[in-house]
Amino acid sequence: MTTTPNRRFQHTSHWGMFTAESVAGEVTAVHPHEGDSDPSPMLGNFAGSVRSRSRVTGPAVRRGWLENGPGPTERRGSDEFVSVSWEELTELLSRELRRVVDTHGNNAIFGGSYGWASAGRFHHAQSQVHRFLNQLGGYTKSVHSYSLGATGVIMPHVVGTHSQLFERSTSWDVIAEHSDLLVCFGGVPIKNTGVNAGGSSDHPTSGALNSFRDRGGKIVSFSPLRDDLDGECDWISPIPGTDVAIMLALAYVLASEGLHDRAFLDRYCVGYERFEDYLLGRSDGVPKDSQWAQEISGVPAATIASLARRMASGRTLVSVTWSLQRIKHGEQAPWMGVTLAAMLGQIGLPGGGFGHGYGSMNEPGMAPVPYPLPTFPQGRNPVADFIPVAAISDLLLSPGEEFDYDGRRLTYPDIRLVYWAGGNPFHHHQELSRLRRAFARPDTIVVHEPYWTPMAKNADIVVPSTTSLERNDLSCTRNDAVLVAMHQVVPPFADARDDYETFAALAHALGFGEEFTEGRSSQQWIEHLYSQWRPAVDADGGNTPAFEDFWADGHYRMRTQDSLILFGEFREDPEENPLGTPSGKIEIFSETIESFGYDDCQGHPRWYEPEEWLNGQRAEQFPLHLIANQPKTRLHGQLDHGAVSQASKIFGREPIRLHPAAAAERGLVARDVVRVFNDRGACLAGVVIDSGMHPDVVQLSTGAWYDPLDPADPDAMCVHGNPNVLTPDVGTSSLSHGCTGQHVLVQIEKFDGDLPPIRAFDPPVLLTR
Ligand SMILES: Nc1nc2c(c(=O)[nH]1)N[C@H]1C(S)=C(S)[C@@H](COP(=O)(O)OP(=O)(O)OC[C@H]3O[C@@H](n4cnc5c(=O)[nH]c(N)nc54)[C@H](O)[C@@H]3O)O[C@H]1N2
Ligand SMILES: Nc1nc2c(c(=O)[nH]1)N[C@H]1C(S)=C(S)[C@@H](COP(=O)(O)OP(=O)(O)OC[C@H]3O[C@@H](n4cnc5c(=O)[nH]c(N)nc54)[C@H](O)[C@@H]3O)O[C@H]1N2
Ligand SMILES: [Mo]
Repeated sequence: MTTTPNRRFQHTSHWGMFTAESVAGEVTAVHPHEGDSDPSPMLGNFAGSVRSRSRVTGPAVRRGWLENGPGPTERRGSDEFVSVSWEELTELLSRELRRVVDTHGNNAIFGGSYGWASAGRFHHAQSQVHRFLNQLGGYTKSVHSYSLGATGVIMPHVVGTHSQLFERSTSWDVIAEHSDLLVCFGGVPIKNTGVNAGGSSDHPTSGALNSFRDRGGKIVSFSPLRDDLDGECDWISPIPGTDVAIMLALAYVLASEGLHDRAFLDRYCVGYERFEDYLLGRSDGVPKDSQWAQEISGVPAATIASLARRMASGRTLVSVTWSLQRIKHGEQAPWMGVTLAAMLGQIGLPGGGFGHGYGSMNEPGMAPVPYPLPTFPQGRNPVADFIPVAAISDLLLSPGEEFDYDGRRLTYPDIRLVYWAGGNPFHHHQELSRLRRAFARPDTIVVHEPYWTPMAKNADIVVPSTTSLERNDLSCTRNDAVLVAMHQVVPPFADARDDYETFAALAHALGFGEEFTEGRSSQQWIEHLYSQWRPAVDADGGNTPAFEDFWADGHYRMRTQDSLILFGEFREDPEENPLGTPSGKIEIFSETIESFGYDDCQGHPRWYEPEEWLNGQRAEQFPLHLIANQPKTRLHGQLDHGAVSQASKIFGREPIRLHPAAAAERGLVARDVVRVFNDRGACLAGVVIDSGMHPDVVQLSTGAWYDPLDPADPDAMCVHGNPNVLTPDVGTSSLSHGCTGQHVLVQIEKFDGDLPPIRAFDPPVLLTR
């Protein structure tokens, strides 16, 4: 036998650029991009993923749906599936879409389809499904993200934007050169910086923190977990959810000791006085001093007071991770973070001010490209109905009911058909027992998926998608210099099709095929997106190559806007470059928000007591605070069957970290399997013991595929370790209704029964006719 050297195919993913080797339709090895200074270990999940036993091999329809037709049912999630041909699938699905539109109207389709899908500008599942549904006449959509549900609504009121906080954040090189002190609420978790929507050619965070330290820079990390900050720092571990109280006390010290920058507050902000009345206790009789914050957070008053003075004595960046707004009252942490930075008077100065998302994703701190990116046009949605994204269960369970959102009173439409491509609500949504009851309500649930995820198993019509490895595409992202040619690594698996091909066939069956495809094949679309994008780049002096040359080369390096300082132009000239707020300034007090009259989000940042916290009543019953953060070993639920993710599991269960004291109190040792529970549900997980955490905190990442012991029972225990069987399905506040999945109180006990098998990665029973 002769061996030929494997060809390597260039590709990219949300967790970085790489080249892949393949044999017989399977990826066998993945090599990080040479230019990447700190590649993500998650690349190790790819090998063996294409022909995984969890792949959807061909179109499948739930048996009950096929036999009884569309309608509400509790059998979703436990029924068998029947294999159908592509012709039959196209016929059934186009007929059902037509029925729903004709009988109930387009707003009866929920097509929000939230989720991360895969990298690539053309085969982007959400763009594909939204273009298709728009051309069908529209759909009820969702707004904002699970990532930034609270920030997305509050920050435009406070600083006139939310996206610029990341896209035009102060760059890492500026921080490394100019900052003296980083005060990081939520740390700067390196595990998260592996990821960027659309992929990255480099991962600079670790390197930047090292250069910053080499220059003498110091870091204070507020976090329940020591490893949210790699390397040297002052680690302070408050009671989770109390950061706003700590920030208020820091502000109190600044105000009461005259360390706040009055000139900055006068020139660049509105409403400081109203806020100060609250801060000093003039309006409510409660001074928000260090002693007050100590009682709430457990952080010694002296620590807070000395930190405040330290912050005022040099160039200080206040950094708030996104996790802090993915909790009840999540609007307050970014609002208060900006307020604290404003009091220090360093917003818009090199290395000072505010940062939101350092360590949440790779993007913050990276330089943006100055021109638009190649984009597959989604068209216009004629339907006005929408929900804040994390209100999916409310939407399905409460048709016709009114709800508050950002100063408006809206109504949930009556949804008959749910269409998902590129997301996994059984990964992302909270209180899964409630989600299952919500998913029993519509007539039909359609899911495009490469894998038999729990979402696919809970659908009626399952459409087998290719993964990005099975097709060509273009990739780039706002804060990365490299446009990547994603070369197909392997042929499409089994009977899987690109989402584009599926939608093209459906559009033809429904009479708008030409409009959907514009007569282009996918390769022609990729070339078209490239040529549409070129002129702006060339006008900027870019000298882009012809498509063929770009494709053969594999990448093109774009110009970036380097060394940015967040709100630098605003600081230089606030009259010429006002913020997009009503006053043009930073709104420490917002008349707009005050005018909404919400009692859970008032006119200036405040401390509100949450329900899921260690000092509250619920903690008497459920005394451990579970942090459901992003997993180190994968992106969300993607490739949970991959080698890196699997290597972390304990007897196949997701690891849960406990402090030695919490473990000892419960007679637990490392590698025990435990039942984690509260009054919403329970899951199994495998014990890891770690002294680098708050003693009353446990940590169980999201992403283990939901695996109910009895698939017919919506309240069944998840045997695999998905924390969303425990988390509350409540919004951050009436203002934004953001996701609050990061925090939940639980109790833990040793699981002594026989270990149930993990069936999460098994396909369902699939009948053939
Ligand atoms: N408790 C708790 N819950 C959380 C969070 C938390 O902090 N705590 N964080 C939240 C956050 S920030 C987020 S962003 C969400 C993430 O939630 P999701 O984005 O929904 O999670 P993913 O697992 O990335 O889901 C993407 C799905 O797309 C599929 N896919 C990949 N490529 C393709 C394709 O080409 N076509 C199609 N049709 N499908 C494809 C993948 O197989 C995968 O199942 O989770 C949220 N949930
Ligand atoms: N490896 C990996 N990286 C990812 C993702 C992934 O799935 N895997 N997902 C990506 C996505 S979509 C997003 S939106 C971002 C999310 O970015 P984040 O939301 O910032 O990420 P998390 O890991 O959920 O939380 C960061 C840290 O905040 C800490 N924390 C939690 N609660 C508190 C608190 O009350 N106070 C303080 N001070 N700290 C607290 C936790 O210890 C946690 O490790 O991550 C991205 N990066
Ligand atoms: Mo996210």
